Amino acid sequence: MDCIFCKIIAGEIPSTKVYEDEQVLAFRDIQPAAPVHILVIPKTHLIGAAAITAENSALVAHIFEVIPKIAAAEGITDYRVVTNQGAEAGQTVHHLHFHILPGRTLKGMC
Ligand code: DGP
Repeated sequence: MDCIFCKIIAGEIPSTKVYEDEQVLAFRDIQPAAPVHILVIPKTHLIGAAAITAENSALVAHIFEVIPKIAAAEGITDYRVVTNQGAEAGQTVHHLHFHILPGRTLKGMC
């Protein structure tokens, strides 16, 4: 599959990993919009938030359990979690991902 994030999961594209388990991978964004900018992705390919269903939402719940652990490990307590659904909303990689971003001022994020 021609998906950048699937290639990162497979180790075909290098990334700076900050967390990994059997369901989830988190790594630093290559174009950080803040001093800490982490992407959290499911290892299962879902195109975005629009693909979340009752059948796979436990995976999304797991991601939201993992996010506070990643934030704590990064030493941040105040942050936002952003997902862009669709090109018109700024989604450039069509594999579900959640941005972890501390701070108020975000270039082009929201
Ligand atoms: P979005 O615009 O919400 O689809 O965010 C996609 C993010 O993915 C964007 O902030 C840049 C990041 N990104 C794209 N390609 C790569 C890559 O190869 N490595 C890493 N670490 N991040 C990437």
